[in-house]
Amino acid sequence: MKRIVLVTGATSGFGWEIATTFAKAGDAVIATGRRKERLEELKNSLPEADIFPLVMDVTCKEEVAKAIASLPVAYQAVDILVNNAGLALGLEKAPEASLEDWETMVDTNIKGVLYVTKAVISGMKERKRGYIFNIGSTAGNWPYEGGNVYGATKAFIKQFSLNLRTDLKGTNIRVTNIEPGFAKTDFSLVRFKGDETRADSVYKDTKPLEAADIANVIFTCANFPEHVNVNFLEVMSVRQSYGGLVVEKD
Ligand code: NDP
Ligand code: 8X3
Repeated sequence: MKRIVLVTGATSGFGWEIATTFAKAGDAVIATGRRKERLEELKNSLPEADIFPLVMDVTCKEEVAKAIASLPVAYQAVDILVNNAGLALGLEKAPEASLEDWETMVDTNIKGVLYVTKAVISGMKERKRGYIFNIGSTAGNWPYEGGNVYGATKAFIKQFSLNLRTDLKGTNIRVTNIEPGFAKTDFSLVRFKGDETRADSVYKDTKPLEAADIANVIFTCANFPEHVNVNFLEVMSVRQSYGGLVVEKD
């Protein structure tokens, strides 16, 4: 059966691949993001597919509510929401980090997820059907230097996902927090504010996850029988592992 899938941040990286994967499988995809021309590019890349581009900035509560309320009837009954839009800004330690960057990460990674979730969750509850994927991160599970607020936003998303499951008891709505490790997308280019050399160095001489890996994981979860709920799923490249704790010595 054709599903209606709303993907935030579909203009790049994970979101682009998630939208593409569901669209290629015959689902209807509402592809959202701020960059209209990238949404058009996505739609034009799959002319046979059912893709509805919807420009919205997830940090703007009114814009999100208005955009989702404006969907044509055929796209209103969202079956699957993928809360993917998000970003890291900077890698400075807390004393040196920018307060504005911290605010943007909170507004996007936390408040943006809340605004979009609130706009679709009542409909899912009425229909007693739905699946919400939140994109967390290994950064929400494991601290690292300079991860301060970015990691904290992703820890919020993990707990929000678990609490959603609790609140949605009896509704048949599934919730999964997907927790990727480092993956080659525009993530580092955004984090390092357009510094391509620094961004490229993150992925050089190793094998990061690719956006398609995460899209496949999400598509697989979405195709499990409807009684199966994956609560959270941490996924890393085999070339990434745990670093341990640090001890200061005199
Ligand atoms: P990209 O930079 O490639 O994609 C980020 C997407 O988020 C873009 O489509 C962008 O769209 C969208 N976005 C950012 N801000 C806003 C906003 N205010 N309103 C609407 N959309 C917005 O990075 P990724 O694909 O890697 O990131 C996707 C998610 O995955 C993020 O939540 C990130 O934190 C998470 N993640 C990434 C990992 C990685 O290593 N790549 C690992 C773990 C998690 P536009 O600019 O057009 O608005
Ligand atoms: C992105 C992964 O390790 O760069 O969420 O924070 S990491």
